[in-house]
Amino acid sequence: MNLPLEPGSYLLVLTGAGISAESGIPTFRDADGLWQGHSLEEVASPEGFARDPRTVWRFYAERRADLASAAPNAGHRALVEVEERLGDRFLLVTQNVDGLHTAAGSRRVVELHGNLMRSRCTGCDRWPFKDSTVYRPNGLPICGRCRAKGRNALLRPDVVWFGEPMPRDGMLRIQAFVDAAGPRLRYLAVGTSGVVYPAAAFVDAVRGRGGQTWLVNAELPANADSFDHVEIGPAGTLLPALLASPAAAAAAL
Ligand code: BV8
Repeated sequence: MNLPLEPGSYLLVLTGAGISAESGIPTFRDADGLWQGHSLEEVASPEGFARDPRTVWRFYAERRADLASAAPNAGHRALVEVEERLGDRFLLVTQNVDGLHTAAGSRRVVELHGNLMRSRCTGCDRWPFKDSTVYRPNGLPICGRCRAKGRNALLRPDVVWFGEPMPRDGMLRIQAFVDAAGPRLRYLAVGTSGVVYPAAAFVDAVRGRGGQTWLVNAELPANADSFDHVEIGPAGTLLPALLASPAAAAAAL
């Protein structure tokens, strides 16, 4: 199947952990997923961090270490190519914090849940900063600026935990894109179980505006019925065909 992009149509894409699975990054809710052995609240909430920052930092340090050997895959690259074709009529929203879309060359990206390779201070207003440090097991990173002022403030990963709001500028950018697209909006969700909000509700917002919706996923997710078109299989295989340019699609027939 090819996702038809008539002249003037806009494409909004949402990705989840599934698009990075073929890059060797574990997903959250699959059998061997990241949440195995953890409860969401324990490792992805401010309450869990306040209660046991060592466990939370161990969870994120392991993921930072995994990222060192991860590279974008054909699914990421297919999204770069369609962005190059559509320009400002394309917007990629990712729930992933692995930075692989940017590493693949995507530029029109909203990182809805933050970025694993950034940290921020829990005690001062310093701007979140690049930080790929894999803090040693049981290590608790302290903000250097706070320490210099005699305060003992913990650093935390610059990601959005449960109960925390989405990045305001990111949500405004998505809203502006959907408004500009109007009825010419096409929506594609890739590699997401459709259980985390507000991202899981984007498909309903698009349908409410009369937009056509597509899903590419390894299995039927919770919100599969909300999509007009569903393709079950690996994103690394399905996305290049689904998003091929009309010429490439015709040549493949
Ligand atoms: C908020 C941190 C408000 C970063 C994450 C009751 C009903 C509705 C909503 C709620 C509710 N109770 C609470 C809520 C809100 C809550 C929520 O949605 N809870 C859920 C669990 C019910 N949401 C929030 O709290 C959000 N904030 O609402 O704030 C607010 C407003 C104003 C002021 C204050 C507060 C915050 C949500 C973000 C939470 N942070 N993680 C990190 O550690 O990464 S969530 C976590 O799940 C990740 O971010 C991840 O991205 C996200 C979604 O998971 P998926 O990406 O979908 O991954 P998953 O493993 O689940 O699925 C992968 C899929 O890929 C599978 O289907 C698999 O089949 C497929 N797949 C696998 N391999 C492939 C593949 N597909 C294709 N190809 C392959 N090769």
